[in-house]
Amino acid sequence: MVTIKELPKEEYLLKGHAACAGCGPAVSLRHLYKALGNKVMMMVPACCTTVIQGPYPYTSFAVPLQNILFESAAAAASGVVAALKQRKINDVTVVSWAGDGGTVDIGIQALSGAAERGTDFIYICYDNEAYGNTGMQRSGATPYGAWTTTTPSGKRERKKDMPLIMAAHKIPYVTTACTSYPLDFINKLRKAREIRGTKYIHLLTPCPTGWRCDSSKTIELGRLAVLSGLWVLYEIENGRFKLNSPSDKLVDKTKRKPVKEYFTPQGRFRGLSADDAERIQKWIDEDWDQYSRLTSAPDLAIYGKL
Ligand SMILES: Cc1ncc(C[n+]2csc(CCOP(=O)(O)OP(=O)(O)O)c2C)c(N)n1
Ligand code: SF4
Ligand SMILES: [Mg+2]
Repeated sequence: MVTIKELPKEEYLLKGHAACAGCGPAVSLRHLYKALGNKVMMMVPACCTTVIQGPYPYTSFAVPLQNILFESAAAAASGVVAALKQRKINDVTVVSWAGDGGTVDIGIQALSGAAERGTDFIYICYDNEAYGNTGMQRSGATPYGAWTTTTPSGKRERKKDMPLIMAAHKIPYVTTACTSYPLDFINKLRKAREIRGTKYIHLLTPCPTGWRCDSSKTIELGRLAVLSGLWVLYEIENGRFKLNSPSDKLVDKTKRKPVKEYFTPQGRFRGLSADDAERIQKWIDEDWDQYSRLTSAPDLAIYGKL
């Protein structure tokens, strides 16, 4: 496990980029390069990151990066992986870095195809829970009750469980992460780099602009998402489920913070009724019954159940 002291000093996300203050995805991009260095090729579809990187011919990324159509981050990666293989280049990690809209909605077919073919790449869905680049419309990853411009009185549907959809593809590595736990993310990236085949990382990235909170709250909100048990850090490696710290200490319900503490600082949940807040708390507890069962039966490969 890498420690902060061991992280490289080099920066490949350069200063002066165009993200909003306190942008969670930008913080995680910096961590991504700390983990993988510059031997990466990035496939980025239309999303906030295409703004963060800057308009051509300027860029704030010191790595090769291909902007690709909204739905095509995984398809482009398959092509690049095939080209690198043809040229016998094997020290480059291909990474698709796509938003939640570009993953759970429009990009899901290309991603599913790449996973089924076993394309050797890391796919990262950075999830700010809305279509940020176009002004914050709801996506399939927007949580129940959240305000967006297209859900002015709060979304009425639940968040799509994308990591489990990817687990159903029986790929070797599926994991969740959060901007607020950088070492966890970095270690998972380094592990994923060593595994052959398709690796999927679903990264919760707080977004002050869309979540309607102060830009100083980014890291705190990510922590509250995890410590309330709403966002769970886990890995599914070859079908084996494992909780990661600090989620592994939250199986006991009394250790989890009330989810209200996560909602209160965020303007997007301002209209949440007491009933809705209670409903969400109940769903969290039900989901944890499932995590608890998976944790207490470590020999049970979850793919066997799918
Ligand atoms: C086919 C197509 N439809 C719509 C758009 C407009 N568009 C560009 S970025 C974007 C939102 C992306 O949302 P997400 O993937 O969640 O990334 P974020 O902006 O939140 O980082 C949309 C709708 C587009 N570029 N292409
Ligand atoms: S809208 Fe959100 S994700 Fe997009 S650049 Fe701003 S803070 Fe980052
Ligand atoms: Mg988004």
